[in-house]
Amino acid sequence: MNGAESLVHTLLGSGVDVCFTNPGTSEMHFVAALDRIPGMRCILGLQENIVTGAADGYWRMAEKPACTLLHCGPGLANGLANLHNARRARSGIVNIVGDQAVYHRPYDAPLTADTEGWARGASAFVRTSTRAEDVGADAAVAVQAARTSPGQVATLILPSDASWNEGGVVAQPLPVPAVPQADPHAIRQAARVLREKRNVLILLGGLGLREGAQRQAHRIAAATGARLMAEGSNGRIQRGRGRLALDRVPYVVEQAAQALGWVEHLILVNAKAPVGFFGYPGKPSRLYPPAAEVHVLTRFEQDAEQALAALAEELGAPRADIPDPGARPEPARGALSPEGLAQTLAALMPEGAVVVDESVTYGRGFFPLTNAAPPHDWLQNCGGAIGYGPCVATGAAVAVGGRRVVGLQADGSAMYTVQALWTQARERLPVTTLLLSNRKYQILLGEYRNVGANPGRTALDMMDLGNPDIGWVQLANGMGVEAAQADTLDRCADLMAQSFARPGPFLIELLI
Ligand SMILES: Cc1ncc(C[n+]2csc(CCOP(=O)(O)OP(=O)(O)O)c2C)c(N)n1
Repeated sequence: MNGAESLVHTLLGSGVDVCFTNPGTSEMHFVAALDRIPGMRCILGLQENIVTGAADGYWRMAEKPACTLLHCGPGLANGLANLHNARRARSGIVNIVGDQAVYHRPYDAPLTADTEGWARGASAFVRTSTRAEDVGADAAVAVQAARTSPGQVATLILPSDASWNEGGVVAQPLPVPAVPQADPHAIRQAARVLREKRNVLILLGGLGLREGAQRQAHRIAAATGARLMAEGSNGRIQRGRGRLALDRVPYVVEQAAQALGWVEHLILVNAKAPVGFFGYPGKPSRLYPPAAEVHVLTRFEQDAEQALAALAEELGAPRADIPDPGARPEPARGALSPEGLAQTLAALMPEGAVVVDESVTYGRGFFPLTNAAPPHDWLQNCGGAIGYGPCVATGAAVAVGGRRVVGLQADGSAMYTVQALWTQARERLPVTTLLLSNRKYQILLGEYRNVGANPGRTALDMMDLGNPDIGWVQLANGMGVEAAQADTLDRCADLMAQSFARPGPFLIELLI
């Protein structure tokens, strides 16, 4: 058995059976091993950021890691932006990078690079396996690291001779470390704050946004009058009927400061005390009042549902039903608008849909208008590196096998990783992309104002995607994805309904 074969056997034995890949020469023995060993679903991405973003989306919905297979330092570098987003979403990924053979490295051949160095910035675990004998054991440790709560990027670098040399040893799966429970002192402290103080906000993030945790948080809020909110960007929120109608911290600093201005006590549940995306001249970095006291109920890796349940018990909070969000809306009609699109989405999305939100400026108000939709998952970009949407949608669709994925996708961001459409077509994934075609970098117009600059003609030109217009229908068609344009909500609703009723991907270019 060679090293590559021991790697594939170990991954499969450890429950990793999906590989998103863009391979090269140094990965050929891994690829060859896949031919001989059944059980690994291999999915080709045509640029490494597709691969890493898909692995992120897969984790968020499958709750177990996929592996990647990337080619040398430069292949890893191409995938770093979405690895960064995955790290911020606290997604677990077994990130495998083939590299130069150990004995060839001193010759400094063209693709030789500081692969470990590049990996480190986006990974919680980095290891290079230099001997075939070690590859299996190292792979088992990498899977364990990826699955360690709340989920981590674990990069395993594999020189090609460690892959092709004989002597591979399959490693037994290592136990997944238990999710740590909250500190009882933290629970008592939060209970004291909730009993004695006013103007308390409980900020939910990470696993605190799953249905079970929401139910416990609602008990606490109903019993104490504390308010609940989600972080500004969240890896996965369970939403819709039967789940809480949560607001999230607004992106715009002034709006956030207003939304949080009343807070005197902030209790964090798998969340970070909110800060602005950027520093702006004369504006605060923290979005909550400087005098507010911050209390940590659970850190990112701790069990939010257990902690909230224990807190509810400590408070003697009775069970409380999740409020009914009202009737499901009808599809909206007439001219395209953000409100109309959100309403139409709420009206038509199938139960169990996965919404991958990279709507940037257009979708800022989508949350309140989609609370009465059927139960669904809503995924956001936690790392701010744009181009996450098409890739996360692809990986999420692989994870949920058959459930509809809806991409709310701004056009500028989509152009970073448009090749993901090709993977969606090749794998026949049920992804409907609502392509928000405003033909500009709209957000940057606002950011210009925020930093106190006044854009002139050259600056405005840098935010204009309309010269030339991007042909979205042709682009999608060229990669095997059916597509059509919509310039009204009526047409959008028709196309949405059609695409939801059929298997496979579809792109609707909304001329907003
Ligand atoms: C990797 C990366 N490169 C560049 C940026 C800077 N950036 C933020 S938003 C944006 C434009 C977004 O345009 P679009 O996706 O069309 O959304 P809109 O602003 O029009 O709503 C850019 C270039 C970024 N956040 N991440």
